[in-house]
Amino acid sequence: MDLNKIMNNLEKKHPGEVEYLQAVREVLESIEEVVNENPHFEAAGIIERIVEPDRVLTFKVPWVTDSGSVEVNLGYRVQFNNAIGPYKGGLRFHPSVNLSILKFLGFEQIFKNSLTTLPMGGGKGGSDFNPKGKSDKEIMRFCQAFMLELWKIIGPDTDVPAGDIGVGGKEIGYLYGMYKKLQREHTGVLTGKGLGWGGSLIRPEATGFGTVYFAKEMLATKNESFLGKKVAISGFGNVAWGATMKVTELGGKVVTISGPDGYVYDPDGISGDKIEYMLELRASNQDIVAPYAEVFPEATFFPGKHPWEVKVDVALPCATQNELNEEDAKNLINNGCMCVAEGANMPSTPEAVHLLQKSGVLFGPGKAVNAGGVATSGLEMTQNAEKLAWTREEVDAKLHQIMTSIHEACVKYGTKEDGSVDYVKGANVAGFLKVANAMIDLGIL
Ligand code: NDP
Ligand code: 2IT
Repeated sequence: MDLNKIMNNLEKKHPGEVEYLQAVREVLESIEEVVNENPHFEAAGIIERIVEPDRVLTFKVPWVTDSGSVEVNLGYRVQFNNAIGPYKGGLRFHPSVNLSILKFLGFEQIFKNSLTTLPMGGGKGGSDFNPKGKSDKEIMRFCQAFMLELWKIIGPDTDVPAGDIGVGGKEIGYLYGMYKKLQREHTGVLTGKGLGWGGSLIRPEATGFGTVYFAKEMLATKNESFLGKKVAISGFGNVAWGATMKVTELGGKVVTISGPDGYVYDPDGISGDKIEYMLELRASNQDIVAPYAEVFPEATFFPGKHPWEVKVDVALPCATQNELNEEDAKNLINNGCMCVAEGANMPSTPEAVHLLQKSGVLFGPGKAVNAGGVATSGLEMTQNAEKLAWTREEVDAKLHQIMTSIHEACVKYGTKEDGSVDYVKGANVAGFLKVANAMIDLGIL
């Protein structure tokens, strides 16, 4: 495989799609060896086919504000690859959303979903709609207008969207309501649904819980555990919330959370009521984490800073892409951090990943670490198909088992000669092989 030639071609075809090109390069670099060992992949054009989405739907979303003015946002759904199951992946509502970001997320989703062991292909969608400061009614009208276009191309066996940044239970409700009205069917077409209308227990917690289950396995390779460990978490959304809960339960102390405005350091640990308060903070729709330090005076707010300057044992970036750079990685290393596990999608820059790995820090990439969210979406799909609801314990046990199996897959494909594990390579190779083999079986399509 000629990696440079493939990347040059992609850069020419998709100029300026920085995040997408970054994600593709990272995967291709780590699967290069396995592709070269399997000439039938090259003969079937697997790489050229896997890096391009099957199709992209772009649409406008006109909606009316409470004051009566008309707004127009852009909506997207990237259906990337359905070799092993229906397209599956979240919807992101954030002003930064563009095609490059959704293509990077959809591409990553192919390999992540493959790692879950469940039959799900890769997709992603969203809008540049900014939920910040919007009323409930405005969010509802936006979601309804968005679904008015999206419903035509999704379905429980075709494409199953879910949440991501800016899309939680409330938005899924409005989206699902509109789908149900248009399609006249009550099916598992979206995941992350409310418990009373087809949702699964543990889905809200799943990404954060899964992140910590995976990090626990990583630490165990060094005979370490979360007990007594100091942990830095970024973000204060869905993933950060679930991760904070589980770290605390396992005896660790979460000392930071962050928002676009900066980070909060709480030396007493973010536990109990403070975790509940994270939900309030998020629901306030104000996009800032600073009020935490006003409500809990033992905490300090550091405006405009990343939490990675705090001395911790474990770092769990759970906010957004490229939020942990080379400088941040240096800070973590100098402070003796032993493990970085990505709860968010691609939060570490390539330079940061390189430095962390070179310095012997355990580094778990998002597509393995945060796969618990989509895995539990897969479990929600199964429950919907069975028309049954499993208990909290059943879902949690399956999630735990899936995360352990993903860790095993990373160890199988990522163990180096010196015995250390390259989790980036392990996750990419394991995720890729299953999809590539399916694509071979299914013919050139
Ligand atoms: P939420 O919307 O619940 O929270 C996202 C958090 O990140 C918020 O605190 C948000 O603040 C913050 N954030 C967003 N953009 C930025 C930015 N540019 N700089 C700093 N902070 C920012 O989303 P989730 O918790 O669901 O998602 C977090 C990450 O986890 C994302 O990378 C997502 O793709 C990934 N993920 C999510 C899964 C899920 O099931 N929800 C599954 C797997 C991965 P604000 O919105 O106020 O800007
Ligand atoms: O990035 C992700 O894996 C998600 N946002 C969850 C996707 C899903 O379909 O549950």
